[in-house]
Amino acid sequence: MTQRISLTRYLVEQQRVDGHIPSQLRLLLEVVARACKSISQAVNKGDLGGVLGAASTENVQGEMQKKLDIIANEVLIEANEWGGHLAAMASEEMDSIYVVPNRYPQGEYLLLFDPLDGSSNIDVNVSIGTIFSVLKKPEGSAGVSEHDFLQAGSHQVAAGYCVYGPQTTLVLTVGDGVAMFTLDREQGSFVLTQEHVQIPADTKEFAINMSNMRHWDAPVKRYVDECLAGKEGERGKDFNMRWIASMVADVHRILTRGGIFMYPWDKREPNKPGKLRLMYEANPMSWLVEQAGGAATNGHQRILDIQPGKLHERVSVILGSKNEVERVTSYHQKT
Ligand code: AHM
Ligand code: MG
Repeated sequence: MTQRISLTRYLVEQQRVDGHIPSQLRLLLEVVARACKSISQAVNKGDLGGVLGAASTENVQGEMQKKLDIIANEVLIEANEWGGHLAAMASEEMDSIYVVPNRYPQGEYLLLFDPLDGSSNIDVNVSIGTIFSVLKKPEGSAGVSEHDFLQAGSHQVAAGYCVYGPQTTLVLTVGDGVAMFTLDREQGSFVLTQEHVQIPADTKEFAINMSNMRHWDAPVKRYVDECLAGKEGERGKDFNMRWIASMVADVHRILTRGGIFMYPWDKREPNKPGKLRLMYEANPMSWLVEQAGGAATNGHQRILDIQPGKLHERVSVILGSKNEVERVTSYHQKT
């Protein structure tokens, strides 16, 4: 029987053997994984646990919160605040940063997360997930402030997501490729199920919310029109479309079999660069995709190079199979 490698062992080897991560970061990732395990339990119980439905509160982005959004946020904070590895946390569900309380030791890392991505799918039993990004607090800064978080995605030291679907799968990068771990519910541990994940450079599958088509900019419309034209059109091949409306689930499919995902700027809210959030949605997903050989841009530049101006900044997202992302990006450059 081939030996099963647990997440713990994988991380210990990343730390001790390969020297990719310090022990504090290993601890942090283990704690995040533990929190994801408990969010997975809550998601699994659904109505039996009384966790479905709206919470009658709004988050900083003016979106109605679901009960599970709030539960997942609390689970991540409670799990992470006392370990001594973090200085502060930031979340889609909190207006400002959460500084580790004085009663606990302060670490050197900053953790950002979307506690439950794909909120519109919670109540309909479709895959949802947790997305996270880890930064280091800049050296020499006393205390911790929102400004410490405003680092380009290329500074991330770890990033990942956990998708709560037919299986619960944790996907992780610490800058040494992408590894996937499936939750073994009987053992209660994440087990390595795929390493060195690679996204094929070409694809015949695109993901975008087509109902927004009339609001798109010309380059995105051109790309999708060409996909829709299929064999008879410019591309000379038929395309397939998928849209789960959970970025975690769409990105998981792309990491598994390729494809392109787009949530572009559109004319509905012209002053917003996009719908998705840069620091805890686009950055971690872009790094995972790049680590798996794919690409991620906002149509004009590499997402990981964008210097954030504020914590909840939004961004236009085009990511996945390299050749397709480059094509859409080149269409933007021509206009
Ligand atoms: P959320 O973080 O509030 O769940 O919003 C993000 C989600 C993404 O997971 C998904 O790609 C997108 O919003 C779906 O948006 P839409 O419903 O407009 O298609
Ligand atoms: Mg989200």
